[in-house]
Amino acid sequence: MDFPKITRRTFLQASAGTTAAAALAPRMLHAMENELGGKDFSPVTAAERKAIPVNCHVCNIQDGAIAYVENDRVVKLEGNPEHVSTRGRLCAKGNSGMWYSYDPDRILYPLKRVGARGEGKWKRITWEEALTEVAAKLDAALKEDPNTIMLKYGRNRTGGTIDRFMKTLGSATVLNHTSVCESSKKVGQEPTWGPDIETPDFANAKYVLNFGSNILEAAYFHNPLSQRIAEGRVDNHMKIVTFDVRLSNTAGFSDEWIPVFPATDGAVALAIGHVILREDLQDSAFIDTWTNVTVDELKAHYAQYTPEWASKISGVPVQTIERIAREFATTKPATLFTYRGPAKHLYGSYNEKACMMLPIMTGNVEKRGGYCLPRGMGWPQPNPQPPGPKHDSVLAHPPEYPLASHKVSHLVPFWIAEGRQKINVAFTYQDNPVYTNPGAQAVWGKLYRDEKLIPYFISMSSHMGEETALADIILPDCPYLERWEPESMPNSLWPWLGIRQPVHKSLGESRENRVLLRDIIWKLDPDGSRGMKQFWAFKDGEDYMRHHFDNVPGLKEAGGLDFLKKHGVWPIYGTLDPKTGKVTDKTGREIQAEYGLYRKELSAADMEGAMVDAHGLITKNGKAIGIRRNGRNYVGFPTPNRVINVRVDEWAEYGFNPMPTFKRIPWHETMKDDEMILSTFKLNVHKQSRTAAVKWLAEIAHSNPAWMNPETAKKLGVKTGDLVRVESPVGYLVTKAYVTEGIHPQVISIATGFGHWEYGRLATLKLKDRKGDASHGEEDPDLNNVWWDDKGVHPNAIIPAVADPIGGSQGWYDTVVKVTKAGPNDKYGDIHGDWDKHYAAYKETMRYAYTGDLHRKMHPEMAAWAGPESVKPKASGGH
Ligand SMILES: Nc1nc2c(c(=O)[nH]1)N[C@H]1C(S)=C(S)[C@@H](COP(=O)(O)OP(=O)(O)OC[C@H]3O[C@@H](n4cnc5c(=O)[nH]c(N)nc54)[C@H](O)[C@@H]3O)O[C@H]1N2
Ligand SMILES: Nc1nc2c(c(=O)[nH]1)N[C@H]1C(S)=C(S)[C@@H](COP(=O)(O)OP(=O)(O)OC[C@H]3O[C@@H](n4cnc5c(=O)[nH]c(N)nc54)[C@H](O)[C@@H]3O)O[C@H]1N2
Ligand code: SF4
Ligand SMILES: [Mo]
Repeated sequence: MDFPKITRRTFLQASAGTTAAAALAPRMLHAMENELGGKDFSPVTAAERKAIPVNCHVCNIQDGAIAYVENDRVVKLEGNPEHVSTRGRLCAKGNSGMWYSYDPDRILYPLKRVGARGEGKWKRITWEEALTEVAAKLDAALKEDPNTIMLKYGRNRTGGTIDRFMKTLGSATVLNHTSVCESSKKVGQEPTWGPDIETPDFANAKYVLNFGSNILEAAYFHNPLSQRIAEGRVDNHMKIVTFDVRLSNTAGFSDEWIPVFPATDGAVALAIGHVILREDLQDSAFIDTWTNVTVDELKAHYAQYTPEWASKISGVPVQTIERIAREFATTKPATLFTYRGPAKHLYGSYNEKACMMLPIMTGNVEKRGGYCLPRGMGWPQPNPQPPGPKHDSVLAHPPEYPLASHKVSHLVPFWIAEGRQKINVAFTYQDNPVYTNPGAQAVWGKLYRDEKLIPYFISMSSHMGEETALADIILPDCPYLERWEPESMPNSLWPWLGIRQPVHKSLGESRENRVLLRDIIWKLDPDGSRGMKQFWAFKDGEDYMRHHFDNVPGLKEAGGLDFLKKHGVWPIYGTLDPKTGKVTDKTGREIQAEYGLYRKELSAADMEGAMVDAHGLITKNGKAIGIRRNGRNYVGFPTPNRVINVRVDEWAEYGFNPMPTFKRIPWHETMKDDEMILSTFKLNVHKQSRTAAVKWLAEIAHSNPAWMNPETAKKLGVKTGDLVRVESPVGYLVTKAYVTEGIHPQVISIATGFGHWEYGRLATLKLKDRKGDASHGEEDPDLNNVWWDDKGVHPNAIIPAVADPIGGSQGWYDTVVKVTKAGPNDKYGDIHGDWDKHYAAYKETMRYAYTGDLHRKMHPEMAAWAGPESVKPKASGGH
């Protein structure tokens, strides 16, 4: 792929902002369908196309979409103009979503492996045969121990069905993908203010600090937030400062790009806080009223984090830190956004916490243009509900990581290999760790190939991803345009409920997941005597949705599920004005969000029978319901003590610093001159492992040369297009160089999403490899038109497992590598990853867990810490 050439650009400044902003101005984006209020017509017959609203699921932002259908075929996808967050627009990936349905290599029938695991030989079987076999395996496993049944999911938007399935079986061995995603961001935030994410009010902000989020290309809420950030930039003359190791399109769109040294955002954020407090620019009333520390305590604590200290670590000049601190504290309203840049490191939770302190200490929380709490909506689960499992699972809640409330699933292969827990049956659902996790093929690939460790492996996938290729049996799920799912995402300042509904008949014999899981349970408990069937008493996906939506107050009166089937989203806040791109009320004025959620006052009825303690905490029937401040009763923040916990006492229980702090990555401190940090990033038109087979997107971007700075390239004697060898402690790869000033000189960065060895013919570029077993979709003549022969090189095999001892996150951006010009025996695409070396890296990272020997070394300030009496696993969530 060709990246745009950057001509003259000084290293510390980015000036592309103004033009980029103009190109993005929402008022210039007119979709014809929006002008017509969501209608569309066939250009051939002029007949109106069927317009069916859904929520997009190409990525996890769940934008509101409309599928335009002719003769049961989706001909176009556009944004739903009634959707308050999406406002009638989808990104390129969302526009291409029908290629999940029409991928010619999609799996359409249940398949059983013949031949060795991973050999690629399959036999088509009937659903009856498939369900009978799966039920028999589950039955045997249940007799031994329900926890020997493992289910690992990636993107799970079933709205509770997967949990219901595992609870019905009585197994706690449920794993997710959150530790390779953003878990340390979540764990950095949750104990501090309650939720696991913020909603920045970009449209109304005057100043934005962006730490490591690629809002315009990836990031959570990428489509809704890019619209708002363009509005703030153009209409509100907001200033944006982006910290990133590389010049992402978001950094290019910003007023300033600060190329920070990897993993040091926390130090910069602490130093910005130091200047704010030193110069008395903080919001003292907010700190004293709404947090669990005083201004004096904060000042005393921050005194150590000088700009000089942070500058040495991060490479950001002292004057820059001081100037940004003053600008941020004195420009109101201001907001901050982070995503995976600061979080995906050994001490990612500390980084996130240090960043979120800036809007807190300046009182920008829950204000118009500020840093707001997320707004979401829930739905009830069908009754009766299965009880939870009897015993916890050591794989789901490892005792070494008691604070990692979103699990540490990327370490599980090592734990299974060590015999921590026996597995009889493993399910995979929308998850591809064999490609997406550290070690990739060399770690999860090795585990899933091992029939002793994983005796029976079931994939519930629609596509032949790298993990599904290793399965014993495939139960084909429906892609998102063929299934029912409840939805809600806090992706703008207005809460909403939405659905996915089938927009065309499902192809082949694929079955949507909730029906597929029901059928497994019905097979296991045909007459209900095992007590399982009662939890799965629904006719089909639509019937299941009625249980969720027909009794939600407000929605019920509007028509419940029938309203959602027609509109795709509820509530509808106003009408999209296609000229401005904004949602307006009946008078034509833009709708306004509600702010100050924590300041909502409790009613007299709420206070009846309530008690108030010495700290002002208001409890009723043993539950905290609010906080009394200055004689008034507020709901406060959704934390147990209803205020913002700048000091997180629970962290101290395990020997971590409860106050905002920073820890350097020890192996970064000892880097040699010829070593660099390997970083990765996401590209705007691709989504993780799952879009490489989407032909429109693959044509736009199909390979991923390694970004490196001209200074670095010169030292190595390398120019764009030359082969380089990138060697880490666990393996090496050979790829092409892309030389650009838009990257920190000590960083080499490789995009993810390329270099597949499975996922069908287009992703692997094995175009003639059609398996003639009639188990796939209809042939696509465009496969004869593929003009590129470079599929890219996937970096994950050479990235070792790292786990944040607090948040459990994989340290994707921490790997020290040696980069050299490729030698005569190196070939493009060579990849070597080694289990033994990955295993050694896993052992090393566990030494940082609170139970490990390096933990105390990293926390000398906690010298007096005696350690908890016993290891206490905590409850967990997922996403
Ligand atoms: N197009 C597209 N959109 C997506 C996705 C996708 O695959 N493709 N995936 C979705 C998902 S699941 C997620 S979790 C989000 C992720 O959204 P983001 O977190 O916004 O995206 P990433 O590319 O993971 O990382 C963001 C940036 O962090 C930078 N970075 C790396 N190390 C550091 C560091 O130490 N400090 C700083 N400041 N920056 C650093 C990278 O160069 C990158 O530009 O995106 C979602 N949206
Ligand atoms: N180096 C590096 N690696 C990364 C990241 C990084 O920044 N750097 N980012 C990470 C992030 S943020 C995340 S969230 C993870 C994501 O990691 P995963 O959740 O493992 O990956 P996905 O690519 O989202 O999809 C997984 C699988 O879902 C299946 N699938 C696709 N559509 C459907 C469907 O409709 N139904 C069913 N049942 N299955 C389907 C496909 O087989 C696909 O392979 O990757 C991580 N990997
Ligand atoms: S950002 Fe794009 S792919 Fe993701 S939900 Fe929105 S439209 Fe779909
Ligand atoms: Mo993610």
